[in-house]
Amino acid sequence: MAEGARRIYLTTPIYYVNDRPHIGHAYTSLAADVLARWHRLDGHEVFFLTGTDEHGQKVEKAAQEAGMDPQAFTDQVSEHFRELARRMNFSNDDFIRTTEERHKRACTALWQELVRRGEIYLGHYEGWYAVRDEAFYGEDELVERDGRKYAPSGAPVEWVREPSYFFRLSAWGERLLKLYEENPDFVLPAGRRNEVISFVRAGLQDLSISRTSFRWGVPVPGDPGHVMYVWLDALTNYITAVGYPDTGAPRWRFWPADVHFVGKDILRFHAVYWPAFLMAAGLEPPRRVFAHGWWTNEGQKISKSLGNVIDPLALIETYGLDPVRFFLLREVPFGQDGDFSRRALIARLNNELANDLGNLAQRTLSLIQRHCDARLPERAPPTGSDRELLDAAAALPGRLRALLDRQAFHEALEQVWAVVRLCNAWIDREKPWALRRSDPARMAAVLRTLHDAMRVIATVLQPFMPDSMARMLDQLGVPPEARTLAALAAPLPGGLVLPPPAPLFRKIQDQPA
Ligand code: ME8
Repeated sequence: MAEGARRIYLTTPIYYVNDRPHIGHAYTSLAADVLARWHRLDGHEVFFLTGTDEHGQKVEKAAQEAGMDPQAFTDQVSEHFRELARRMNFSNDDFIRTTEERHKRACTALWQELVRRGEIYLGHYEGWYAVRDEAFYGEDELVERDGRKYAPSGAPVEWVREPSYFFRLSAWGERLLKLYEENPDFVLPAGRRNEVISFVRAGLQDLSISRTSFRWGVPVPGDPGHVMYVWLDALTNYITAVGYPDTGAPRWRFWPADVHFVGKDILRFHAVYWPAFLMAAGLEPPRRVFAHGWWTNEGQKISKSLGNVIDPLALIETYGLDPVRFFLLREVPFGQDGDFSRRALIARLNNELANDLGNLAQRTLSLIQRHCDARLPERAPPTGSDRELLDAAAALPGRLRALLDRQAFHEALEQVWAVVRLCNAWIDREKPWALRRSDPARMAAVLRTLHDAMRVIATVLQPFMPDSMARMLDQLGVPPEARTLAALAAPLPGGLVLPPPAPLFRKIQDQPA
Protein backbone atom coordinates (compact mmCIF):
# COMPACT_ATOMS: atom_id res chain seq x y z
CA MET A 1 0.00 0.00 0.00
CA ALA A 2 1.16 3.54 -0.73
CA GLU A 3 2.31 5.68 2.16
CA GLY A 4 -0.59 7.20 4.08
CA ALA A 5 -3.03 4.74 2.50
CA ARG A 6 -5.49 3.05 4.83
CA ARG A 7 -7.60 -0.09 4.61
CA ILE A 8 -11.25 0.82 4.72
CA TYR A 9 -14.17 -1.55 5.18
CA LEU A 10 -17.70 -0.30 4.42
CA THR A 11 -20.94 -2.24 4.60
CA THR A 12 -24.64 -1.91 3.83
CA PRO A 13 -27.33 -3.87 5.64
CA ILE A 14 -27.96 -7.22 4.00
CA TYR A 15 -31.50 -6.90 2.74
CA TYR A 16 -34.34 -9.33 3.39
CA VAL A 17 -35.30 -11.26 0.33
CA ASN A 18 -38.99 -11.23 1.19
CA ASP A 19 -39.64 -8.58 -1.42
CA ARG A 20 -38.18 -6.58 -4.31
CA PRO A 21 -35.71 -3.77 -3.66
CA HIS A 22 -37.06 -0.24 -3.31
CA ILE A 23 -35.71 3.25 -2.98
CA GLY A 24 -34.75 2.81 0.69
CA HIS A 25 -32.44 -0.10 -0.14
CA ALA A 26 -30.93 1.83 -3.03
CA TYR A 27 -30.34 4.79 -0.72
CA THR A 28 -28.30 3.03 1.95
CA SER A 29 -26.18 1.22 -0.61
CA LEU A 30 -25.67 4.43 -2.57
CA ALA A 31 -24.23 6.19 0.48
CA ALA A 32 -21.82 3.31 1.06
CA ASP A 33 -20.91 3.26 -2.63
CA VAL A 34 -20.11 6.97 -2.74
CA LEU A 35 -17.89 6.68 0.31
CA ALA A 36 -16.17 3.58 -1.11
CA ARG A 37 -15.48 5.36 -4.38
CA TRP A 38 -14.29 8.45 -2.53
CA HIS A 39 -11.75 6.53 -0.48
CA ARG A 40 -10.46 4.71 -3.57
CA LEU A 41 -10.09 8.05 -5.32
CA ASP A 42 -8.09 9.20 -2.32
CA GLY A 43 -5.70 6.26 -2.69
CA HIS A 44 -7.03 3.97 0.04
CA GLU A 45 -7.64 0.25 -0.16
CA VAL A 46 -11.36 -0.36 0.16
CA PHE A 47 -13.51 -3.39 0.78
CA PHE A 48 -17.17 -2.61 0.17
CA LEU A 49 -19.74 -5.26 1.04
CA THR A 50 -23.44 -5.65 0.39
CA GLY A 51 -25.71 -8.68 0.16
CA THR A 52 -28.92 -10.38 1.16
CA ASP A 53 -30.37 -11.71 4.42
CA GLU A 54 -32.05 -14.95 3.48
CA HIS A 55 -32.98 -16.87 6.63
CA GLY A 56 -35.68 -16.42 9.24
CA GLN A 57 -39.38 -16.69 9.62
CA LYS A 58 -40.21 -13.67 7.50
CA VAL A 59 -38.41 -15.02 4.44
CA GLU A 60 -39.73 -18.53 5.06
CA LYS A 61 -43.25 -17.12 5.13
CA ALA A 62 -42.73 -15.10 1.94
CA ALA A 63 -41.47 -18.28 0.20
CA GLN A 64 -44.53 -20.19 1.37
CA GLU A 65 -46.81 -17.44 0.11
CA ALA A 66 -45.05 -17.59 -3.25
CA GLY A 67 -45.55 -21.37 -3.21
CA MET A 68 -41.82 -21.91 -3.51
CA ASP A 69 -39.07 -23.80 -1.78
CA PRO A 70 -37.21 -21.24 0.38
CA GLN A 71 -33.85 -21.78 -1.32
CA ALA A 72 -35.30 -21.39 -4.81
CA PHE A 73 -37.24 -18.34 -3.62
CA THR A 74 -34.20 -16.66 -2.07
CA ASP A 75 -32.13 -17.41 -5.19
CA GLN A 76 -34.70 -15.54 -7.21
CA VAL A 77 -35.23 -12.53 -4.97
CA SER A 78 -31.55 -12.15 -4.14
CA GLU A 79 -30.91 -11.76 -7.86
CA HIS A 80 -33.09 -8.62 -7.87
CA PHE A 81 -30.72 -7.06 -5.33
CA ARG A 82 -27.72 -7.94 -7.48
CA GLU A 83 -29.48 -6.42 -10.43
CA LEU A 84 -30.12 -3.26 -8.39
CA ALA A 85 -26.41 -3.05 -7.54
CA ARG A 86 -25.48 -3.34 -11.22
CA ARG A 87 -28.05 -0.81 -12.40
CA MET A 88 -27.17 1.68 -9.66
CA ASN A 89 -23.49 1.31 -10.58
CA PHE A 90 -22.54 0.17 -7.07
CA SER A 91 -18.88 -0.75 -6.79
CA ASN A 92 -19.26 -3.45 -4.13
CA ASP A 93 -16.30 -5.82 -3.91
CA ASP A 94 -18.41 -8.75 -2.75
CA PHE A 95 -22.07 -9.70 -2.47
CA ILE A 96 -22.83 -11.99 0.42
CA ARG A 97 -25.82 -14.29 0.79
CA THR A 98 -26.48 -15.80 4.19
CA THR A 99 -27.40 -19.14 2.64
CA GLU A 100 -23.83 -19.56 1.40
CA GLU A 101 -21.62 -22.24 2.94
CA ARG A 102 -18.93 -19.74 3.99
CA HIS A 103 -21.54 -17.93 6.06
CA LYS A 104 -22.94 -21.01 7.77
CA ARG A 105 -19.37 -21.88 8.69
CA ALA A 106 -18.78 -18.42 10.20
CA CYS A 107 -22.05 -18.49 12.19
CA THR A 108 -21.24 -21.94 13.54
CA ALA A 109 -17.74 -20.87 14.55
CA LEU A 110 -18.98 -17.69 16.23
CA TRP A 111 -21.61 -19.64 18.15
CA GLN A 112 -19.05 -22.19 19.30
CA GLU A 113 -16.71 -19.44 20.43
CA LEU A 114 -19.49 -17.80 22.45
CA VAL A 115 -20.32 -21.16 24.03
CA ARG A 116 -16.65 -21.75 24.82
CA ARG A 117 -16.51 -18.41 26.59
CA GLY A 118 -19.65 -19.12 28.61
CA GLU A 119 -21.73 -16.44 26.89
CA ILE A 120 -24.59 -18.71 25.81
CA TYR A 121 -26.98 -20.79 27.96
CA LEU A 122 -30.10 -22.83 27.31
CA GLY A 123 -33.37 -21.50 28.72
CA HIS A 124 -36.95 -20.88 27.80
CA TYR A 125 -38.33 -17.88 25.96
CA GLU A 126 -41.79 -16.58 26.53
CA GLY A 127 -42.80 -13.23 25.11
CA TRP A 128 -43.78 -11.13 22.13
CA TYR A 129 -42.23 -11.48 18.70
CA ALA A 130 -42.81 -9.47 15.52
CA VAL A 131 -42.03 -11.53 12.43
CA ARG A 132 -41.99 -8.44 10.21
CA ASP A 133 -39.20 -6.92 12.30
CA GLU A 134 -37.73 -10.29 13.29
CA ALA A 135 -37.52 -8.80 16.77
CA PHE A 136 -38.54 -9.55 20.36
CA TYR A 137 -40.42 -6.88 22.29
CA GLY A 138 -41.15 -6.25 25.95
CA GLU A 139 -44.77 -5.80 27.02
CA ASP A 140 -44.07 -2.16 27.91
CA GLU A 141 -42.88 -1.39 24.36
CA LEU A 142 -46.11 -2.46 22.68
CA VAL A 143 -48.96 -0.27 21.53
CA GLU A 144 -52.57 -1.41 21.48
CA ARG A 145 -54.92 -0.71 18.59
CA ASP A 146 -58.40 -2.20 18.07
CA GLY A 147 -57.76 -4.73 20.82
CA ARG A 148 -54.56 -5.99 19.15
CA LYS A 149 -50.97 -5.44 20.15
CA TYR A 150 -48.34 -4.00 17.84
CA ALA A 151 -44.61 -3.33 17.95
CA PRO A 152 -43.54 0.35 18.00
CA SER A 153 -42.77 -0.07 14.28
CA GLY A 154 -46.42 -0.95 13.65
CA ALA A 155 -45.64 -4.62 13.03
CA PRO A 156 -48.12 -7.14 14.50
CA VAL A 157 -46.72 -9.25 17.34
CA GLU A 158 -47.38 -12.82 18.38
CA TRP A 159 -46.85 -14.61 21.66
CA VAL A 160 -43.97 -17.05 21.45
CA ARG A 161 -43.20 -19.77 23.99
CA GLU A 162 -40.34 -22.12 23.26
CA PRO A 163 -37.01 -23.47 24.48
CA SER A 164 -34.28 -21.07 23.47
CA TYR A 165 -30.62 -20.38 23.82
CA PHE A 166 -29.78 -17.02 25.35
CA PHE A 167 -26.85 -14.69 24.95
CA ARG A 168 -25.73 -13.01 28.20
CA LEU A 169 -26.36 -9.53 26.89
CA SER A 170 -27.16 -8.26 30.40
CA ALA A 171 -23.48 -8.65 31.30
CA TRP A 172 -22.31 -6.30 28.54
CA GLY A 173 -24.02 -3.03 29.45
CA GLU A 174 -21.02 -1.41 31.14
CA ARG A 175 -18.64 -2.42 28.36
CA LEU A 176 -20.99 -1.01 25.76
CA LEU A 177 -21.31 2.30 27.60
CA LYS A 178 -17.54 2.47 27.80
CA LEU A 179 -17.32 1.80 24.06
CA TYR A 180 -19.70 4.71 23.31
CA GLU A 181 -17.89 6.96 25.74
CA GLU A 182 -14.42 6.25 24.40
CA ASN A 183 -15.59 6.50 20.80
CA PRO A 184 -17.90 9.52 20.62
CA ASP A 185 -18.48 8.92 16.90
CA PHE A 186 -19.28 5.24 17.26
CA VAL A 187 -22.91 6.05 16.55
CA LEU A 188 -23.66 8.86 14.13
CA PRO A 189 -25.54 11.13 13.83
CA ALA A 190 -25.12 12.39 17.38
CA GLY A 191 -28.86 12.42 18.17
CA ARG A 192 -29.05 8.71 17.56
CA ARG A 193 -26.11 8.11 19.86
CA ASN A 194 -28.10 9.44 22.81
CA GLU A 195 -30.94 7.13 21.95
CA VAL A 196 -28.63 4.12 22.06
CA ILE A 197 -27.01 5.20 25.32
CA SER A 198 -30.38 5.62 27.05
CA PHE A 199 -31.46 2.21 25.86
CA VAL A 200 -28.35 0.58 27.31
CA ARG A 201 -28.49 2.64 30.52
CA ALA A 202 -32.05 1.46 31.13
CA GLY A 203 -30.60 -2.05 31.57
CA LEU A 204 -30.17 -4.91 29.12
CA GLN A 205 -31.83 -8.30 29.30
CA ASP A 206 -30.35 -11.50 28.00
CA LEU A 207 -31.22 -12.03 24.37
CA SER A 208 -32.98 -15.05 22.94
CA ILE A 209 -30.76 -16.24 20.06
CA SER A 210 -32.40 -19.43 18.84
CA ARG A 211 -35.81 -20.54 17.65
CA THR A 212 -37.44 -23.97 17.50
CA SER A 213 -40.75 -23.20 15.80
CA PHE A 214 -39.45 -23.16 12.22
CA ARG A 215 -36.50 -24.60 10.29
CA TRP A 216 -35.24 -21.94 7.87
CA GLY A 217 -31.97 -20.91 9.46
CA VAL A 218 -28.50 -22.00 10.47
CA PRO A 219 -28.77 -25.02 12.83
CA VAL A 220 -27.39 -24.53 16.33
CA PRO A 221 -24.21 -26.62 16.64
CA GLY A 222 -24.92 -29.73 18.68
CA ASP A 223 -28.65 -29.04 18.96
CA PRO A 224 -30.16 -29.07 15.48
CA GLY A 225 -33.70 -28.72 16.83
CA HIS A 226 -32.84 -25.02 17.11
CA VAL A 227 -31.99 -22.59 14.37
CA MET A 228 -30.02 -19.43 15.16
CA TYR A 229 -31.94 -16.21 15.62
CA VAL A 230 -31.89 -14.49 12.25
CA TRP A 231 -30.24 -11.33 13.59
CA LEU A 232 -27.28 -13.22 15.06
CA ASP A 233 -26.98 -14.98 11.70
CA ALA A 234 -27.39 -11.74 9.71
CA LEU A 235 -24.96 -9.57 11.67
CA THR A 236 -22.29 -12.25 11.35
CA ASN A 237 -22.21 -11.60 7.59
CA TYR A 238 -19.88 -8.67 8.23
CA ILE A 239 -17.16 -10.98 9.50
CA THR A 240 -17.95 -13.90 7.19
CA ALA A 241 -17.07 -11.75 4.21
CA VAL A 242 -13.62 -10.95 5.58
CA GLY A 243 -12.84 -14.60 6.21
CA TYR A 244 -14.02 -15.42 9.75
CA PRO A 245 -13.20 -17.77 11.43
CA ASP A 246 -9.94 -17.71 9.46
CA THR A 247 -8.41 -14.64 11.03
CA GLY A 248 -5.29 -15.27 8.93
CA ALA A 249 -7.30 -14.71 5.71
CA PRO A 250 -6.02 -11.80 3.61
CA ARG A 251 -9.29 -9.93 3.95
CA TRP A 252 -9.34 -10.20 7.72
CA ARG A 253 -7.00 -7.19 7.73
CA PHE A 254 -10.06 -5.08 6.89
CA TRP A 255 -11.67 -5.86 10.24
CA PRO A 256 -12.91 -3.89 12.19
CA ALA A 257 -15.35 -2.33 9.73
CA ASP A 258 -15.01 1.44 9.40
CA VAL A 259 -18.66 2.22 8.82
CA HIS A 260 -21.75 0.03 8.94
CA PHE A 261 -24.36 2.04 7.03
CA VAL A 262 -27.87 1.28 8.29
CA GLY A 263 -31.33 2.80 8.44
CA LYS A 264 -32.50 4.10 11.81
CA ASP A 265 -34.88 1.11 12.08
CA ILE A 266 -32.03 -1.32 12.69
CA LEU A 267 -29.69 0.79 14.76
CA ARG A 268 -30.20 -1.14 17.99
CA PHE A 269 -29.12 -4.40 16.39
CA HIS A 270 -25.95 -2.81 15.05
CA ALA A 271 -24.98 -0.51 17.90
CA VAL A 272 -25.94 -2.72 20.86
CA TYR A 273 -26.25 -6.41 20.00
CA TRP A 274 -23.51 -6.58 17.38
CA PRO A 275 -20.65 -5.00 19.36
CA ALA A 276 -21.73 -7.09 22.38
CA PHE A 277 -21.57 -10.33 20.34
CA LEU A 278 -18.16 -9.36 19.00
CA MET A 279 -16.64 -8.32 22.30
CA ALA A 280 -18.04 -11.47 23.91
CA ALA A 281 -16.27 -13.52 21.24
CA GLY A 282 -13.02 -11.65 21.81
CA LEU A 283 -13.28 -9.71 18.54
CA GLU A 284 -13.00 -5.97 17.97
CA PRO A 285 -16.25 -4.04 17.56
CA PRO A 286 -16.78 -1.98 14.38
CA ARG A 287 -15.54 1.61 14.34
CA ARG A 288 -18.81 3.26 13.44
CA VAL A 289 -22.50 2.69 12.83
CA PHE A 290 -24.19 5.44 10.83
CA ALA A 291 -27.99 5.38 11.01
CA HIS A 292 -29.61 7.42 8.28
CA GLY A 293 -33.19 8.65 8.19
CA TRP A 294 -36.34 7.46 6.53
CA TRP A 295 -37.76 8.35 3.12
CA THR A 296 -41.40 9.05 2.63
CA ASN A 297 -43.04 9.31 -0.80
CA GLU A 298 -44.66 12.67 -1.56
CA GLY A 299 -45.38 13.02 2.16
CA GLN A 300 -46.66 9.48 2.73
CA LYS A 301 -45.08 6.51 4.47
CA ILE A 302 -43.79 4.07 1.84
CA SER A 303 -45.58 0.76 2.05
CA LYS A 304 -46.77 -2.05 -0.13
CA SER A 305 -50.31 -1.75 1.15
CA LEU A 306 -50.45 1.92 0.13
CA GLY A 307 -49.10 0.92 -3.28
CA ASN A 308 -46.59 3.78 -3.28
CA VAL A 309 -43.33 1.85 -3.23
CA ILE A 310 -40.74 3.64 -5.37
CA ASP A 311 -38.91 1.34 -7.77
CA PRO A 312 -35.39 2.69 -8.19
CA LEU A 313 -35.05 1.05 -11.61
CA ALA A 314 -38.10 2.93 -12.90
CA LEU A 315 -36.65 6.19 -11.60
CA ILE A 316 -33.36 5.57 -13.39
CA GLU A 317 -35.31 4.84 -16.56
CA THR A 318 -37.11 8.18 -16.35
CA TYR A 319 -34.47 10.54 -15.02
CA GLY A 320 -31.16 8.83 -15.69
CA LEU A 321 -28.92 7.15 -13.15
CA ASP A 322 -26.67 10.00 -12.11
CA PRO A 323 -29.45 12.53 -11.49
CA VAL A 324 -31.08 9.97 -9.17
CA ARG A 325 -27.80 9.29 -7.35
CA PHE A 326 -27.19 13.02 -7.03
CA PHE A 327 -30.70 13.84 -5.86
CA LEU A 328 -30.81 11.23 -3.10
CA LEU A 329 -27.69 12.55 -1.41
CA ARG A 330 -28.18 16.24 -2.24
CA GLU A 331 -31.79 16.70 -1.23
CA VAL A 332 -31.76 15.48 2.36
CA PRO A 333 -29.07 15.90 5.02
CA PHE A 334 -27.71 12.40 5.55
CA GLY A 335 -29.05 11.23 8.89
CA GLN A 336 -32.38 13.05 8.66
CA ASP A 337 -35.72 11.86 7.31
CA GLY A 338 -36.61 13.04 3.85
CA ASP A 339 -39.48 13.23 1.46
CA PHE A 340 -39.18 11.94 -2.06
CA SER A 341 -40.85 14.20 -4.59
CA ARG A 342 -40.56 14.09 -8.36
CA ARG A 343 -40.89 17.84 -8.51
CA ALA A 344 -37.85 18.23 -6.24
CA LEU A 345 -35.86 15.72 -8.29
CA ILE A 346 -36.66 17.53 -11.54
CA ALA A 347 -35.75 20.88 -9.97
CA ARG A 348 -32.34 19.56 -8.85
CA LEU A 349 -31.71 17.99 -12.24
CA ASN A 350 -32.68 21.05 -14.25
CA ASN A 351 -31.19 23.75 -12.04
CA GLU A 352 -28.12 22.25 -10.53
CA LEU A 353 -27.03 19.58 -12.98
CA ALA A 354 -28.17 20.86 -16.39
CA ASN A 355 -27.90 24.62 -15.73
CA ASP A 356 -25.24 25.18 -13.11
CA LEU A 357 -22.80 22.41 -13.95
CA GLY A 358 -23.74 21.32 -17.49
CA ASN A 359 -23.92 24.83 -18.92
CA LEU A 360 -20.71 25.87 -17.22
CA ALA A 361 -18.85 23.04 -18.93
CA GLN A 362 -20.60 23.60 -22.24
CA ARG A 363 -19.93 27.35 -22.29
CA THR A 364 -16.28 27.08 -21.34
CA LEU A 365 -15.46 24.15 -23.58
CA SER A 366 -17.25 25.64 -26.60
CA LEU A 367 -15.22 28.82 -26.26
CA ILE A 368 -12.01 26.76 -26.13
CA GLN A 369 -13.16 24.83 -29.23
CA ARG A 370 -13.99 27.91 -31.19
CA HIS A 371 -11.44 30.45 -30.10
CA CYS A 372 -8.43 28.42 -28.96
CA ASP A 373 -8.33 25.95 -31.82
CA ALA A 374 -9.72 23.24 -29.49
CA ARG A 375 -6.47 23.34 -27.53
CA LEU A 376 -6.16 23.76 -23.80
CA PRO A 377 -4.53 27.18 -23.19
CA GLU A 378 -1.25 27.32 -21.28
CA ARG A 379 -1.43 28.36 -17.65
CA ALA A 380 -0.69 32.09 -17.33
CA PRO A 381 0.51 33.78 -14.13
CA PRO A 382 -2.77 34.09 -12.20
CA THR A 383 -4.31 37.46 -11.43
CA GLY A 384 -5.99 38.14 -8.08
CA SER A 385 -9.30 37.23 -9.59
CA ASP A 386 -7.98 33.90 -10.94
CA ARG A 387 -6.50 33.15 -7.54
CA GLU A 388 -9.81 33.48 -5.82
CA LEU A 389 -11.38 30.86 -8.06
CA LEU A 390 -8.39 28.53 -8.16
CA ASP A 391 -8.01 28.60 -4.39
CA ALA A 392 -11.68 27.83 -3.85
CA ALA A 393 -11.41 24.85 -6.20
CA ALA A 394 -8.13 23.64 -4.73
CA ALA A 395 -9.65 23.65 -1.24
CA LEU A 396 -12.38 21.19 -2.28
CA PRO A 397 -10.57 17.87 -1.84
CA GLY A 398 -9.53 18.72 1.72
CA ARG A 399 -12.98 20.04 2.62
CA LEU A 400 -14.69 17.00 1.21
CA ARG A 401 -12.28 14.65 2.92
CA ALA A 402 -13.26 16.15 6.29
CA LEU A 403 -16.98 16.13 5.52
CA LEU A 404 -17.08 12.63 4.09
CA ASP A 405 -15.16 11.33 7.08
CA ARG A 406 -18.39 12.20 8.93
CA GLN A 407 -20.64 10.95 6.11
CA ALA A 408 -21.94 14.50 5.51
CA PHE A 409 -22.72 13.86 1.83
CA HIS A 410 -25.15 16.77 1.49
CA GLU A 411 -22.62 19.24 2.91
CA ALA A 412 -19.95 17.90 0.59
CA LEU A 413 -22.22 18.51 -2.40
CA GLU A 414 -23.08 21.96 -1.12
CA GLN A 415 -19.37 22.81 -0.98
CA VAL A 416 -18.90 21.67 -4.56
CA TRP A 417 -21.91 23.67 -5.69
CA ALA A 418 -20.59 26.77 -3.97
CA VAL A 419 -17.57 26.50 -6.30
CA VAL A 420 -19.76 25.72 -9.33
CA ARG A 421 -21.76 28.88 -8.61
CA LEU A 422 -18.56 30.84 -8.14
CA CYS A 423 -17.36 29.66 -11.57
CA ASN A 424 -20.62 30.78 -13.14
CA ALA A 425 -20.48 34.19 -11.48
CA TRP A 426 -16.85 34.46 -12.51
CA ILE A 427 -17.37 33.66 -16.18
CA ASP A 428 -20.16 36.26 -16.31
CA ARG A 429 -17.87 38.82 -14.76
CA GLU A 430 -14.75 38.05 -16.79
CA LYS A 431 -16.71 37.70 -20.08
CA PRO A 432 -14.06 35.70 -21.99
CA TRP A 433 -16.18 35.91 -25.19
CA ALA A 434 -15.80 39.72 -25.12
CA LEU A 435 -12.02 39.48 -24.77
CA ARG A 436 -11.51 37.60 -28.01
CA ARG A 437 -10.55 40.71 -29.98
CA SER A 438 -9.49 43.12 -27.23
CA ASP A 439 -7.22 40.81 -25.20
CA PRO A 440 -6.93 37.26 -26.57
CA ALA A 441 -4.18 36.37 -24.08
CA ARG A 442 -6.47 37.20 -21.18
CA MET A 443 -9.31 35.30 -22.80
CA ALA A 444 -7.09 32.21 -22.96
CA ALA A 445 -6.03 32.71 -19.33
CA VAL A 446 -9.63 33.01 -18.17
CA LEU A 447 -10.63 29.83 -20.01
CA ARG A 448 -7.65 27.99 -18.57
CA THR A 449 -8.57 29.05 -15.04
CA LEU A 450 -12.12 27.81 -15.57
CA HIS A 451 -10.82 24.58 -17.00
CA ASP A 452 -8.59 24.01 -13.98
CA ALA A 453 -11.47 24.67 -11.59
CA MET A 454 -13.78 22.35 -13.53
CA ARG A 455 -11.21 19.59 -13.47
CA VAL A 456 -11.25 19.69 -9.67
CA ILE A 457 -15.06 19.76 -9.62
CA ALA A 458 -15.40 16.79 -11.97
CA THR A 459 -12.73 14.85 -10.09
CA VAL A 460 -14.32 15.19 -6.66
CA LEU A 461 -17.80 14.51 -8.05
CA GLN A 462 -16.84 11.14 -9.57
CA PRO A 463 -17.96 9.12 -6.53
CA PHE A 464 -21.42 10.70 -6.71
CA MET A 465 -21.94 10.55 -10.49
CA PRO A 466 -19.36 8.16 -11.93
CA ASP A 467 -20.65 8.00 -15.53
CA SER A 468 -21.40 11.68 -16.08
CA MET A 469 -18.17 12.78 -14.47
CA ALA A 470 -16.19 10.31 -16.58
CA ARG A 471 -17.76 12.02 -19.59
CA MET A 472 -16.97 15.44 -18.20
CA LEU A 473 -13.35 14.44 -17.59
CA ASP A 474 -13.17 13.04 -21.14
CA GLN A 475 -14.35 16.39 -22.44
CA LEU A 476 -11.83 18.18 -20.25
CA GLY A 477 -9.12 16.00 -21.79
CA VAL A 478 -8.09 14.46 -18.45
CA PRO A 479 -6.50 11.05 -19.14
CA PRO A 480 -7.94 8.14 -17.12
CA GLU A 481 -4.83 7.78 -14.97
CA ALA A 482 -4.99 11.46 -13.97
CA ARG A 483 -8.42 11.37 -12.32
CA THR A 484 -7.45 10.71 -8.71
CA LEU A 485 -7.22 13.33 -5.98
CA ALA A 486 -3.45 12.96 -5.91
CA ALA A 487 -3.25 13.58 -9.68
CA LEU A 488 -4.74 17.05 -9.22
CA ALA A 489 -1.31 18.21 -8.11
CA ALA A 490 -0.02 17.88 -11.69
CA PRO A 491 -1.53 20.42 -14.11
CA LEU A 492 -2.51 19.26 -17.59
CA PRO A 493 -0.10 20.38 -20.34
CA GLY A 494 -1.14 23.40 -22.41
CA GLY A 495 -1.81 22.61 -26.06
CA LEU A 496 -3.71 19.41 -25.23
CA VAL A 497 -6.38 18.87 -27.90
CA LEU A 498 -9.88 18.72 -26.40
CA PRO A 499 -12.76 16.80 -27.96
CA PRO A 500 -15.89 18.73 -28.96
CA PRO A 501 -18.16 19.17 -25.92
CA ALA A 502 -21.58 17.53 -25.66
CA PRO A 503 -24.32 18.21 -23.08
CA LEU A 504 -23.73 16.36 -19.81
CA PHE A 505 -27.30 16.38 -18.50
CA ARG A 506 -30.66 16.68 -20.21
CA LYS A 507 -33.36 18.81 -18.70
CA ILE A 508 -36.71 17.24 -18.02
CA GLN A 509 -39.50 19.41 -19.35
CA ASP A 510 -42.62 17.53 -18.37
CA GLN A 511 -44.36 18.39 -15.15
CA PRO A 512 -45.01 15.58 -12.71
CA ALA A 513 -48.57 14.43 -12.24
O1 ME8 B 1 -33.58 -4.89 8.12
N1 ME8 B 1 -36.07 4.95 3.90
O2 ME8 B 1 -33.43 -5.72 5.98
P1 ME8 B 1 -34.50 -4.84 5.19
C1 ME8 B 1 -34.75 4.76 4.06
N2 ME8 B 1 -32.20 -7.85 6.85
N3 ME8 B 1 -34.16 3.56 4.12
C2 ME8 B 1 -34.92 2.47 4.02
C3 ME8 B 1 -36.32 2.58 3.85
C4 ME8 B 1 -36.90 3.89 3.79
N4 ME8 B 1 -38.20 4.10 3.63
N5 ME8 B 1 -36.80 1.33 3.80
C5 ME8 B 1 -35.75 0.47 3.90
C6 ME8 B 1 -33.17 -5.70 7.32
N6 ME8 B 1 -34.60 1.16 4.04
C7 ME8 B 1 -32.20 -6.77 7.77
C8 ME8 B 1 -30.82 -6.15 7.90
S1 ME8 B 1 -28.21 -6.28 8.47
C9 ME8 B 1 -27.18 -7.34 9.25
C10 ME8 B 1 -29.75 -7.08 8.38
C11 ME8 B 1 -33.24 0.59 4.14
O3 ME8 B 1 -34.60 -5.47 3.84
C12 ME8 B 1 -32.56 0.98 5.45
O4 ME8 B 1 -31.18 0.83 5.29
O5 ME8 B 1 -35.72 -4.66 5.99
C13 ME8 B 1 -33.04 -0.10 6.38
O6 ME8 B 1 -32.22 -0.22 7.52
C14 ME8 B 1 -32.93 -1.31 5.47
O7 ME8 B 1 -33.34 -0.83 4.18
C15 ME8 B 1 -33.81 -2.44 5.94
O8 ME8 B 1 -33.75 -3.45 4.99
